[in-house]
Amino acid sequence: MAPPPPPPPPPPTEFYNGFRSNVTTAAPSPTASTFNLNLGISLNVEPVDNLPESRVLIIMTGGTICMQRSENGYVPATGFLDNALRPRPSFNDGSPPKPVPVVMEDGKVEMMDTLRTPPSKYSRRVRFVGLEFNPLLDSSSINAKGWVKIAKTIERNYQLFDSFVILHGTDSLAYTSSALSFMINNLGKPVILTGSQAPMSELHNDATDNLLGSLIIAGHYMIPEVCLFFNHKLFRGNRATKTNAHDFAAFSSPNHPALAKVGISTTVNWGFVRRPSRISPFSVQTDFETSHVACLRVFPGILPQMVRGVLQLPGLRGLILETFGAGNAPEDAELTDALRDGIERGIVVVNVTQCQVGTVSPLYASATALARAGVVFGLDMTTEAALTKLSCLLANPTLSAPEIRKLMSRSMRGELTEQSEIHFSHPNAELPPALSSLSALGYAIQDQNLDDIRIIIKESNQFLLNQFDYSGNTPLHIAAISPGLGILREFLSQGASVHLRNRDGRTPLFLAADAGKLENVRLLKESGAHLHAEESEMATMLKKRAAAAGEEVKRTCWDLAGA
Ligand code: ASN
Repeated sequence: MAPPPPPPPPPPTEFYNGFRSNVTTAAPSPTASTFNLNLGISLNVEPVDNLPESRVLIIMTGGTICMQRSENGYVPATGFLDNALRPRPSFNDGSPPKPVPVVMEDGKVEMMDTLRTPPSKYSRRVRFVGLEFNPLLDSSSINAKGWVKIAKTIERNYQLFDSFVILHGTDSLAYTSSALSFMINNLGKPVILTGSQAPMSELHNDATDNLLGSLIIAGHYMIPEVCLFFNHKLFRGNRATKTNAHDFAAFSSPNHPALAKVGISTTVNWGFVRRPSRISPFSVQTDFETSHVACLRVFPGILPQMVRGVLQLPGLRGLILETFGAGNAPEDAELTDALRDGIERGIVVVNVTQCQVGTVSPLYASATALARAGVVFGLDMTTEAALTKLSCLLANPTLSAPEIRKLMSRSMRGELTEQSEIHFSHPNAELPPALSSLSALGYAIQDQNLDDIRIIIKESNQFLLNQFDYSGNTPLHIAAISPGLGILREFLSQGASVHLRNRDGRTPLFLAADAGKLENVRLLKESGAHLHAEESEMATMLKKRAAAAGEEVKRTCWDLAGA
Protein backbone atom coordinates (compact mmCIF):
# COMPACT_ATOMS: atom_id res chain seq x y z
CA MET A 1 0.00 0.00 0.00
CA ALA A 2 1.24 3.45 -0.81
CA PRO A 3 2.37 5.44 2.24
CA PRO A 4 0.00 8.24 3.29
CA PRO A 5 0.87 11.60 1.72
CA PRO A 6 2.98 13.90 3.91
CA PRO A 7 1.06 16.67 5.67
CA PRO A 8 1.10 19.96 3.75
CA PRO A 9 3.88 22.30 4.89
CA PRO A 10 2.79 25.18 7.11
CA PRO A 11 2.29 28.41 5.18
CA PRO A 12 5.12 30.90 5.56
CA THR A 13 4.44 33.95 7.67
CA GLU A 14 3.49 37.10 5.78
CA PHE A 15 2.25 34.89 3.01
CA TYR A 16 0.02 36.34 0.34
CA ASN A 17 -3.12 34.74 1.60
CA GLY A 18 -5.85 35.29 -0.82
CA PHE A 19 -5.14 35.97 -4.48
CA ARG A 20 -7.50 33.59 -6.23
CA SER A 21 -7.77 32.87 -9.89
CA ASN A 22 -11.13 33.42 -11.54
CA VAL A 23 -11.57 29.75 -12.28
CA THR A 24 -14.29 28.18 -10.17
CA THR A 25 -14.71 24.55 -9.32
CA ALA A 26 -18.49 24.64 -9.04
CA ALA A 27 -19.10 22.68 -12.21
CA PRO A 28 -16.84 19.86 -13.37
CA SER A 29 -14.60 21.04 -16.17
CA PRO A 30 -14.72 19.18 -19.49
CA THR A 31 -11.20 17.92 -18.89
CA ALA A 32 -12.02 16.34 -15.52
CA SER A 33 -11.52 12.58 -15.57
CA THR A 34 -14.24 10.36 -14.26
CA PHE A 35 -13.16 7.25 -12.38
CA ASN A 36 -15.72 4.58 -11.85
CA LEU A 37 -14.48 2.53 -8.95
CA ASN A 38 -17.05 -0.20 -9.44
CA LEU A 39 -18.46 0.60 -6.04
CA GLY A 40 -21.51 2.25 -7.39
CA ILE A 41 -19.85 5.63 -6.80
CA SER A 42 -18.61 7.92 -9.51
CA LEU A 43 -15.70 10.16 -8.51
CA ASN A 44 -15.05 13.32 -10.45
CA VAL A 45 -11.34 14.10 -10.16
CA GLU A 46 -10.89 17.78 -10.92
CA PRO A 47 -7.57 19.15 -12.05
CA VAL A 48 -6.51 21.42 -9.20
CA ASP A 49 -7.17 24.78 -10.81
CA ASN A 50 -8.62 26.96 -8.09
CA LEU A 51 -5.34 27.65 -6.36
CA PRO A 52 -4.52 31.26 -5.57
CA GLU A 53 -2.20 33.06 -7.96
CA SER A 54 0.16 35.98 -7.66
CA ARG A 55 0.72 38.25 -10.63
CA VAL A 56 4.31 39.27 -11.34
CA LEU A 57 5.69 41.62 -13.99
CA ILE A 58 9.13 40.61 -15.28
CA ILE A 59 11.11 43.53 -16.67
CA MET A 60 13.91 42.33 -18.92
CA THR A 61 16.79 44.77 -19.34
CA GLY A 62 19.39 42.34 -20.75
CA GLY A 63 22.46 40.74 -19.20
CA THR A 64 23.95 37.28 -19.42
CA ILE A 65 20.72 35.61 -18.31
CA CYS A 66 19.18 36.21 -21.78
CA MET A 67 22.40 36.03 -23.82
CA GLN A 68 23.29 33.72 -26.65
CA ARG A 69 26.63 32.89 -28.22
CA SER A 70 27.77 34.93 -31.22
CA GLU A 71 31.07 35.14 -33.06
CA ASN A 72 31.95 38.16 -30.88
CA GLY A 73 31.06 36.43 -27.63
CA TYR A 74 27.79 36.47 -25.68
CA VAL A 75 25.16 39.02 -26.78
CA PRO A 76 21.65 39.68 -25.38
CA ALA A 77 18.89 37.96 -27.39
CA THR A 78 15.24 39.01 -27.61
CA GLY A 79 12.24 36.70 -27.05
CA PHE A 80 13.45 35.38 -23.66
CA LEU A 81 9.98 34.45 -22.42
CA ASP A 82 9.03 32.62 -25.58
CA ASN A 83 12.35 30.96 -26.28
CA ALA A 84 13.71 30.27 -22.81
CA LEU A 85 10.75 30.11 -20.41
CA ARG A 86 7.79 28.78 -22.42
CA PRO A 87 9.46 25.40 -23.13
CA ARG A 88 10.49 24.90 -19.47
CA PRO A 89 7.89 23.11 -17.32
CA SER A 90 8.98 24.85 -14.13
CA PHE A 91 8.00 28.19 -15.70
CA ASN A 92 5.02 27.00 -17.73
CA ASP A 93 2.35 24.61 -16.45
CA GLY A 94 0.83 24.41 -19.91
CA SER A 95 -2.35 26.28 -18.95
CA PRO A 96 -3.95 28.79 -21.36
CA PRO A 97 -1.98 32.05 -21.58
CA LYS A 98 -4.68 34.18 -19.86
CA PRO A 99 -3.83 37.71 -21.05
CA VAL A 100 -3.40 40.48 -18.46
CA PRO A 101 -3.21 44.26 -18.92
CA VAL A 102 0.23 45.91 -19.00
CA VAL A 103 0.82 49.66 -19.33
CA MET A 104 3.37 50.38 -22.04
CA GLU A 105 5.83 53.28 -22.34
CA ASP A 106 3.36 55.38 -24.33
CA GLY A 107 0.74 54.95 -21.60
CA LYS A 108 -1.38 52.58 -23.71
CA VAL A 109 -2.70 49.42 -22.09
CA GLU A 110 -1.92 46.18 -23.90
CA MET A 111 -3.29 42.75 -23.08
CA MET A 112 -0.27 40.46 -22.90
CA ASP A 113 -0.14 36.68 -22.74
CA THR A 114 1.07 35.20 -19.48
CA LEU A 115 2.85 32.07 -18.38
CA ARG A 116 2.09 30.34 -15.10
CA THR A 117 4.25 28.20 -12.85
CA PRO A 118 3.04 24.88 -11.48
CA PRO A 119 1.83 25.05 -7.86
CA SER A 120 4.49 25.85 -5.31
CA LYS A 121 5.02 23.94 -2.10
CA TYR A 122 2.60 26.43 -0.55
CA SER A 123 -0.16 25.63 -3.08
CA ARG A 124 0.10 28.87 -4.98
CA ARG A 125 0.94 29.59 -8.58
CA VAL A 126 2.83 32.54 -9.98
CA ARG A 127 1.42 34.05 -13.17
CA PHE A 128 3.87 36.29 -14.95
CA VAL A 129 4.28 38.40 -18.02
CA GLY A 130 7.48 39.83 -19.48
CA LEU A 131 8.31 43.26 -20.82
CA GLU A 132 11.53 43.48 -22.81
CA PHE A 133 13.51 46.69 -23.07
CA ASN A 134 14.71 47.74 -26.49
CA PRO A 135 17.66 47.52 -26.85
CA LEU A 136 18.62 44.80 -24.39
CA LEU A 137 21.93 45.74 -22.81
CA ASP A 138 24.98 44.26 -21.23
CA SER A 139 24.67 45.83 -17.78
CA SER A 140 28.07 47.48 -18.13
CA SER A 141 26.25 49.94 -20.42
CA ILE A 142 23.28 50.62 -18.14
CA ASN A 143 23.27 54.03 -16.49
CA ALA A 144 20.89 56.41 -14.75
CA LYS A 145 18.71 56.58 -17.89
CA GLY A 146 18.14 52.83 -17.59
CA TRP A 147 17.36 53.11 -13.87
CA VAL A 148 14.75 55.77 -14.60
CA LYS A 149 13.25 53.58 -17.33
CA ILE A 150 12.93 50.64 -14.92
CA ALA A 151 11.47 52.84 -12.17
CA LYS A 152 8.91 54.35 -14.56
CA THR A 153 7.88 50.90 -15.81
CA ILE A 154 7.22 49.83 -12.22
CA GLU A 155 5.35 53.08 -11.53
CA ARG A 156 3.07 52.70 -14.57
CA ASN A 157 2.23 49.10 -13.64
CA TYR A 158 2.32 49.34 -9.86
CA GLN A 159 -1.40 48.81 -9.37
CA LEU A 160 -1.66 45.94 -11.84
CA PHE A 161 0.86 43.53 -10.30
CA ASP A 162 1.59 42.03 -6.91
CA SER A 163 5.35 42.28 -7.38
CA PHE A 164 8.13 42.94 -9.88
CA VAL A 165 11.16 40.93 -11.01
CA ILE A 166 13.88 42.72 -12.95
CA LEU A 167 16.27 40.72 -15.10
CA HIS A 168 19.58 42.48 -15.44
CA GLY A 169 23.26 41.79 -16.07
CA THR A 170 25.36 41.18 -13.01
CA ASP A 171 28.16 43.67 -13.71
CA SER A 172 26.27 46.76 -12.59
CA LEU A 173 23.39 44.99 -10.86
CA ALA A 174 24.28 46.28 -7.39
CA TYR A 175 24.32 49.87 -8.71
CA THR A 176 20.86 49.44 -10.21
CA SER A 177 19.41 47.78 -7.11
CA SER A 178 20.88 50.52 -4.92
CA ALA A 179 19.66 53.30 -7.21
CA LEU A 180 16.11 51.89 -7.35
CA SER A 181 15.98 51.56 -3.58
CA PHE A 182 16.55 55.32 -3.26
CA MET A 183 14.41 56.36 -6.23
CA ILE A 184 11.30 54.54 -5.00
CA ASN A 185 9.48 56.05 -2.04
CA ASN A 186 7.03 54.16 0.18
CA LEU A 187 7.38 50.88 -1.66
CA GLY A 188 4.64 48.48 -0.59
CA LYS A 189 5.42 45.49 -2.84
CA PRO A 190 8.48 43.33 -3.55
CA VAL A 191 10.87 44.46 -6.30
CA ILE A 192 13.48 41.77 -6.94
CA LEU A 193 16.47 42.12 -9.26
CA THR A 194 18.30 39.10 -10.53
CA GLY A 195 20.52 37.89 -13.36
CA SER A 196 22.96 35.07 -13.86
CA GLN A 197 26.59 34.21 -14.44
CA ALA A 198 25.76 31.70 -17.19
CA PRO A 199 22.95 32.23 -19.73
CA MET A 200 19.80 30.15 -19.63
CA SER A 201 20.73 29.01 -23.14
CA GLU A 202 23.67 27.03 -21.68
CA LEU A 203 23.00 23.54 -20.35
CA HIS A 204 24.71 24.23 -17.05
CA ASN A 205 23.48 27.58 -15.78
CA ASP A 206 22.41 29.48 -12.70
CA ALA A 207 19.75 31.42 -14.63
CA THR A 208 16.96 28.90 -13.99
CA ASP A 209 17.46 28.84 -10.22
CA ASN A 210 17.90 32.59 -9.93
CA LEU A 211 14.76 33.41 -11.88
CA LEU A 212 12.61 30.71 -10.32
CA GLY A 213 13.78 31.68 -6.81
CA SER A 214 13.00 35.33 -7.54
CA LEU A 215 9.52 34.49 -8.85
CA ILE A 216 8.76 32.29 -5.86
CA ILE A 217 9.80 34.95 -3.37
CA ALA A 218 8.04 37.71 -5.32
CA GLY A 219 4.90 35.60 -5.52
CA HIS A 220 4.77 34.41 -1.92
CA TYR A 221 6.31 36.84 0.54
CA MET A 222 5.42 40.41 1.41
CA ILE A 223 8.94 41.82 1.48
CA PRO A 224 8.30 45.42 0.41
CA GLU A 225 11.91 46.27 -0.42
CA VAL A 226 14.13 46.55 -3.48
CA CYS A 227 16.07 43.27 -3.24
CA LEU A 228 18.71 41.38 -5.16
CA PHE A 229 18.30 37.61 -5.44
CA PHE A 230 21.28 35.49 -6.38
CA ASN A 231 22.50 31.98 -5.74
CA HIS A 232 19.66 31.09 -3.32
CA LYS A 233 19.98 34.27 -1.26
CA LEU A 234 17.85 37.39 -1.10
CA PHE A 235 19.83 40.50 -0.22
CA ARG A 236 18.68 44.04 0.47
CA GLY A 237 19.43 45.69 -2.88
CA ASN A 238 21.50 48.53 -1.45
CA ARG A 239 23.63 46.20 0.68
CA ALA A 240 24.73 43.84 -2.07
CA THR A 241 27.93 43.99 -4.10
CA LYS A 242 29.40 41.82 -6.84
CA THR A 243 32.36 40.05 -5.28
CA ASN A 244 33.01 37.23 -7.71
CA ALA A 245 33.29 37.36 -11.51
CA HIS A 246 33.32 33.57 -12.02
CA ASP A 247 31.29 31.70 -9.43
CA PHE A 248 27.55 31.30 -9.23
CA ALA A 249 27.89 32.90 -5.78
CA ALA A 250 28.63 36.25 -7.42
CA PHE A 251 27.11 38.57 -4.81
CA SER A 252 27.51 39.14 -1.14
CA SER A 253 26.08 41.51 1.42
CA PRO A 254 29.11 41.99 3.63
CA ASN A 255 27.60 44.30 6.24
CA HIS A 256 24.06 43.02 6.49
CA PRO A 257 22.54 39.54 6.78
CA ALA A 258 20.61 38.11 3.84
CA LEU A 259 16.88 38.81 4.04
CA ALA A 260 16.00 35.28 2.95
CA LYS A 261 17.53 31.98 1.94
CA VAL A 262 15.94 29.56 -0.48
CA GLY A 263 16.60 25.88 -0.03
CA ILE A 264 14.17 23.00 0.23
CA SER A 265 12.10 25.57 2.03
CA THR A 266 12.50 29.32 2.22
CA THR A 267 13.63 31.03 5.39
CA VAL A 268 12.87 34.71 5.64
CA ASN A 269 14.78 36.76 8.19
CA TRP A 270 11.66 38.77 9.07
CA GLY A 271 13.44 40.72 11.80
CA PHE A 272 15.46 42.53 9.13
CA VAL A 273 12.71 43.18 6.60
CA ARG A 274 11.92 46.90 6.34
CA ARG A 275 8.36 48.09 5.97
CA PRO A 276 6.83 51.48 5.23
CA SER A 277 6.70 53.65 8.33
CA ARG A 278 5.00 56.69 6.89
CA ILE A 279 1.46 57.21 5.72
CA SER A 280 2.32 58.21 2.18
CA PRO A 281 1.62 56.59 -1.15
CA PHE A 282 4.14 54.92 -3.44
CA SER A 283 6.02 57.37 -5.67
CA VAL A 284 9.13 57.44 -7.81
CA GLN A 285 11.88 60.05 -8.17
CA THR A 286 12.66 60.13 -11.85
CA ASP A 287 14.95 63.17 -12.25
CA PHE A 288 18.08 61.27 -11.42
CA GLU A 289 21.56 61.30 -12.89
CA THR A 290 25.14 60.51 -11.99
CA SER A 291 26.88 63.22 -14.01
CA HIS A 292 27.50 65.36 -10.89
CA VAL A 293 29.24 62.67 -8.86
CA ALA A 294 32.59 60.93 -8.94
CA CYS A 295 34.32 58.16 -7.08
CA LEU A 296 38.01 58.17 -6.14
CA ARG A 297 39.98 55.33 -4.59
CA VAL A 298 42.74 56.47 -2.27
CA PHE A 299 46.09 54.66 -2.73
CA PRO A 300 49.50 54.95 -1.10
CA GLY A 301 51.20 57.97 -2.63
CA ILE A 302 48.07 59.54 -4.12
CA LEU A 303 48.95 63.09 -5.17
CA PRO A 304 46.97 65.95 -3.63
CA GLN A 305 46.79 67.46 -7.15
CA MET A 306 44.84 64.39 -8.30
CA VAL A 307 42.24 64.97 -5.60
CA ARG A 308 42.18 68.69 -6.38
CA GLY A 309 41.85 67.90 -10.11
CA VAL A 310 38.79 65.71 -9.53
CA LEU A 311 37.20 68.27 -7.19
CA GLN A 312 37.64 70.93 -9.86
CA LEU A 313 35.77 68.99 -12.54
CA PRO A 314 33.10 71.35 -13.91
CA GLY A 315 29.68 70.63 -12.45
CA LEU A 316 30.94 68.21 -9.79
CA ARG A 317 28.72 68.26 -6.68
CA GLY A 318 29.58 65.04 -4.90
CA LEU A 319 32.56 62.74 -4.39
CA ILE A 320 32.76 59.25 -2.90
CA LEU A 321 36.20 58.77 -1.39
CA GLU A 322 37.16 55.11 -0.96
CA THR A 323 39.60 55.15 1.92
CA PHE A 324 41.78 52.61 3.73
CA GLY A 325 40.45 50.47 6.57
CA ALA A 326 38.26 52.32 9.05
CA GLY A 327 38.24 55.49 6.93
CA ASN A 328 41.86 56.59 6.69
CA ALA A 329 43.78 58.49 4.02
CA PRO A 330 47.46 59.56 3.95
CA GLU A 331 48.07 62.25 6.56
CA ASP A 332 49.05 64.93 4.10
CA ALA A 333 48.04 68.53 4.83
CA GLU A 334 47.90 69.37 1.12
CA LEU A 335 45.51 66.53 0.46
CA THR A 336 43.27 67.52 3.37
CA ASP A 337 43.35 71.15 2.14
CA ALA A 338 42.28 70.05 -1.34
CA LEU A 339 39.31 68.25 0.18
CA ARG A 340 38.45 71.19 2.47
CA ASP A 341 38.50 73.62 -0.47
CA GLY A 342 36.13 71.44 -2.46
CA ILE A 343 33.81 71.01 0.51
CA GLU A 344 33.78 74.77 1.13
CA ARG A 345 32.67 75.23 -2.47
CA GLY A 346 29.64 73.05 -1.64
CA ILE A 347 30.83 69.63 -2.84
CA VAL A 348 29.63 66.76 -0.63
CA VAL A 349 32.53 64.34 0.03
CA VAL A 350 31.63 60.96 1.54
CA ASN A 351 34.09 58.58 3.17
CA VAL A 352 33.53 54.84 2.56
CA THR A 353 36.00 52.04 3.16
CA GLN A 354 37.82 50.00 0.50
CA CYS A 355 37.37 46.98 2.79
CA GLN A 356 34.40 44.80 2.13
CA VAL A 357 33.45 44.42 5.77
CA GLY A 358 33.31 47.14 8.40
CA THR A 359 32.49 50.77 8.87
CA VAL A 360 34.35 54.08 8.71
CA SER A 361 34.67 55.84 12.05
CA PRO A 362 36.85 58.39 13.86
CA LEU A 363 38.97 55.55 15.30
CA TYR A 364 42.25 56.95 13.93
CA ALA A 365 43.57 60.50 13.78
CA SER A 366 43.71 60.26 10.00
CA ALA A 367 39.96 59.67 9.68
CA THR A 368 39.29 62.40 12.24
CA ALA A 369 41.34 64.85 10.13
CA LEU A 370 39.14 64.05 7.12
CA ALA A 371 36.02 64.57 9.21
CA ARG A 372 37.35 67.92 10.46
CA ALA A 373 37.82 68.98 6.84
CA GLY A 374 34.11 68.28 6.35
CA VAL A 375 34.23 64.76 4.86
CA VAL A 376 31.10 62.83 5.86
CA PHE A 377 31.30 59.33 7.34
CA GLY A 378 29.43 56.98 5.01
CA LEU A 379 29.63 54.32 7.75
CA ASP A 380 29.26 50.80 6.31
CA MET A 381 27.69 51.73 2.96
CA THR A 382 28.92 49.99 -0.16
CA THR A 383 30.35 52.27 -2.84
CA GLU A 384 27.34 51.40 -5.01
CA ALA A 385 24.92 52.54 -2.30
CA ALA A 386 26.91 55.67 -1.43
CA LEU A 387 27.21 56.79 -5.06
CA THR A 388 23.56 56.25 -5.98
CA LYS A 389 22.27 57.69 -2.70
CA LEU A 390 24.36 60.82 -3.16
CA SER A 391 23.14 61.19 -6.78
CA CYS A 392 19.56 60.80 -5.62
CA LEU A 393 19.88 63.39 -2.85
CA LEU A 394 21.72 65.85 -5.13
CA ALA A 395 18.84 65.59 -7.62
CA ASN A 396 16.42 66.86 -4.97
CA PRO A 397 16.33 70.66 -5.41
CA THR A 398 14.87 71.23 -1.94
CA LEU A 399 17.94 69.86 -0.14
CA SER A 400 20.98 72.00 0.73
CA ALA A 401 24.54 70.62 0.88
CA PRO A 402 24.55 70.57 4.74
CA GLU A 403 21.24 68.68 4.71
CA ILE A 404 22.61 66.17 2.21
CA ARG A 405 25.73 65.69 4.35
CA LYS A 406 23.56 64.87 7.34
CA LEU A 407 21.41 62.42 5.36
CA MET A 408 24.48 60.60 4.02
CA SER A 409 25.19 59.29 7.55
CA ARG A 410 21.56 58.38 8.19
CA SER A 411 19.75 55.28 7.09
CA MET A 412 17.15 56.09 4.43
CA ARG A 413 16.46 52.59 3.10
CA GLY A 414 18.47 50.40 5.44
CA GLU A 415 21.62 51.01 3.38
CA LEU A 416 23.84 51.69 6.40
CA THR A 417 24.03 50.72 10.03
CA GLU A 418 23.55 53.81 12.13
CA GLN A 419 25.85 53.69 15.09
CA SER A 420 23.00 53.60 17.59
CA GLU A 421 21.03 50.96 15.68
CA ILE A 422 20.55 47.82 17.74
CA HIS A 423 18.98 44.68 16.32
CA PHE A 424 17.18 42.29 18.57
CA SER A 425 16.71 38.87 17.14
CA HIS A 426 15.27 35.75 18.60
CA PRO A 427 17.61 32.92 17.79
CA ASN A 428 15.31 30.08 18.77
CA ALA A 429 12.29 29.10 16.79
CA GLU A 430 10.14 28.43 19.86
CA LEU A 431 7.96 31.49 19.52
CA PRO A 432 4.68 31.79 21.31
CA PRO A 433 1.88 30.86 18.92
CA ALA A 434 1.28 33.87 16.70
CA LEU A 435 -2.36 33.03 16.46
CA SER A 436 -3.03 33.70 20.12
CA SER A 437 -1.36 37.10 19.83
CA LEU A 438 -3.42 37.75 16.71
CA SER A 439 -6.67 36.90 18.47
CA ALA A 440 -5.67 39.12 21.39
CA LEU A 441 -5.01 41.84 18.86
CA GLY A 442 -8.40 41.20 17.25
CA TYR A 443 -10.15 41.65 20.60
CA ALA A 444 -8.17 44.81 21.35
CA ILE A 445 -9.20 46.24 17.95
CA GLN A 446 -12.80 45.40 18.73
CA ASP A 447 -12.49 47.17 22.10
CA GLN A 448 -10.73 50.12 20.43
CA ASN A 449 -7.99 49.74 23.03
CA LEU A 450 -4.92 51.34 21.47
CA ASP A 451 -2.80 50.89 24.62
CA ASP A 452 -3.35 47.13 24.61
CA ILE A 453 -2.73 47.02 20.89
CA ARG A 454 0.64 48.70 21.28
CA ILE A 455 1.64 46.31 24.07
CA ILE A 456 0.60 43.19 22.13
CA ILE A 457 2.56 44.31 19.06
CA LYS A 458 5.59 45.28 21.09
CA GLU A 459 5.70 42.09 23.09
CA SER A 460 5.29 39.77 20.16
CA ASN A 461 8.52 38.49 18.72
CA GLN A 462 6.98 38.29 15.28
CA PHE A 463 5.71 41.08 13.05
CA LEU A 464 2.01 40.48 13.67
CA LEU A 465 0.55 43.09 11.38
CA ASN A 466 1.06 41.16 8.14
CA GLN A 467 -0.19 37.84 9.48
CA PHE A 468 -3.54 36.24 8.88
CA ASP A 469 -5.85 35.19 11.72
CA TYR A 470 -8.06 32.11 11.76
CA SER A 471 -10.61 33.94 9.60
CA GLY A 472 -8.01 34.83 6.97
CA ASN A 473 -7.78 38.54 7.76
CA THR A 474 -4.79 40.65 8.75
CA PRO A 475 -5.18 43.12 11.63
CA LEU A 476 -5.36 45.85 8.97
CA HIS A 477 -8.44 44.22 7.41
CA ILE A 478 -10.16 44.36 10.79
CA ALA A 479 -9.04 47.93 11.49
CA ALA A 480 -10.21 48.98 8.01
CA ILE A 481 -13.83 48.31 8.94
CA SER A 482 -13.62 49.40 12.59
CA PRO A 483 -14.76 52.80 13.80
CA GLY A 484 -12.15 55.47 14.50
CA LEU A 485 -8.94 56.15 12.65
CA GLY A 486 -6.46 55.81 15.52
CA ILE A 487 -5.87 52.08 15.20
CA LEU A 488 -5.73 52.14 11.43
CA ARG A 489 -3.19 54.97 11.55
CA GLU A 490 -1.13 53.10 14.16
CA PHE A 491 -0.99 49.94 11.99
CA LEU A 492 -0.10 51.88 8.86
CA SER A 493 2.69 53.78 10.53
CA GLN A 494 4.05 50.52 11.96
CA GLY A 495 4.38 49.12 8.44
CA ALA A 496 1.25 47.01 7.95
CA SER A 497 0.92 46.14 4.27
CA VAL A 498 -2.06 47.66 2.44
CA HIS A 499 -1.66 45.12 -0.36
CA LEU A 500 -2.23 41.82 1.41
CA ARG A 501 -5.51 40.18 0.49
CA ASN A 502 -7.64 38.13 2.82
CA ARG A 503 -8.90 34.62 2.28
CA ASP A 504 -11.60 35.94 -0.05
CA GLY A 505 -9.07 37.88 -2.10
CA ARG A 506 -10.10 41.26 -0.65
CA THR A 507 -7.81 44.15 0.24
CA PRO A 508 -8.41 46.27 3.37
CA LEU A 509 -9.40 49.12 1.02
CA PHE A 510 -12.17 47.01 -0.54
CA LEU A 511 -13.54 46.12 2.89
CA ALA A 512 -13.45 49.74 4.06
CA ALA A 513 -15.29 50.95 0.94
CA ASP A 514 -17.82 48.14 1.19
CA ALA A 515 -18.45 49.09 4.81
CA GLY A 516 -18.94 52.75 3.82
CA LYS A 517 -16.05 53.91 6.05
CA LEU A 518 -15.17 57.09 4.18
CA GLU A 519 -12.38 58.27 6.50
CA ASN A 520 -10.80 54.82 6.54
CA VAL A 521 -10.86 54.70 2.75
CA ARG A 522 -9.22 58.13 2.62
CA LEU A 523 -6.44 57.13 5.03
CA LEU A 524 -5.78 53.86 3.23
CA LYS A 525 -5.52 55.71 -0.09
CA GLU A 526 -3.08 58.17 1.48
CA SER A 527 -0.96 55.16 2.42
CA GLY A 528 -0.78 53.92 -1.15
CA ALA A 529 -3.65 51.41 -1.06
CA HIS A 530 -5.42 50.56 -4.29
CA LEU A 531 -7.97 47.98 -5.38
CA HIS A 532 -6.44 44.81 -6.79
CA ALA A 533 -7.02 44.15 -10.50
CA GLU A 534 -9.19 41.17 -9.56
CA GLU A 535 -11.41 43.35 -7.32
CA SER A 536 -12.20 46.08 -9.80
CA GLU A 537 -15.15 44.40 -11.53
CA MET A 538 -16.90 43.71 -8.23
CA ALA A 539 -16.07 47.21 -6.94
CA THR A 540 -17.67 48.81 -10.02
CA MET A 541 -20.77 46.71 -9.56
CA LEU A 542 -21.04 47.63 -5.88
CA LYS A 543 -20.56 51.29 -6.73
CA LYS A 544 -23.43 51.17 -9.23
CA ARG A 545 -25.58 49.38 -6.70
CA ALA A 546 -24.83 52.04 -4.04
CA ALA A 547 -25.66 54.82 -6.52
CA ALA A 548 -28.95 53.15 -7.46
CA ALA A 549 -29.88 52.73 -3.79
CA GLY A 550 -29.05 56.39 -3.10
CA GLU A 551 -26.29 55.38 -0.67
CA GLU A 552 -24.23 58.50 -1.24
CA VAL A 553 -21.48 57.80 1.33
CA LYS A 554 -20.86 54.31 -0.01
CA ARG A 555 -20.81 55.53 -3.59
CA THR A 556 -18.22 58.17 -2.61
CA CYS A 557 -16.20 55.47 -0.84
CA TRP A 558 -16.04 53.40 -4.03
CA ASP A 559 -15.20 56.50 -6.05
CA LEU A 560 -12.33 57.34 -3.72
CA ALA A 561 -11.16 53.74 -3.68
CA GLY A 562 -10.80 53.94 -7.46
CA ALA A 563 -13.76 51.82 -8.60
N1 ASN B 1 28.45 41.32 -18.71
C1 ASN B 1 27.26 40.71 -18.17
C2 ASN B 1 26.32 41.84 -17.77
O1 ASN B 1 26.49 42.43 -16.74
C3 ASN B 1 27.64 39.86 -16.98
C4 ASN B 1 26.51 39.01 -16.44
O2 ASN B 1 25.35 39.33 -16.53
N2 ASN B 1 26.83 37.91 -15.80
O3 ASN B 1 25.42 42.16 -18.51
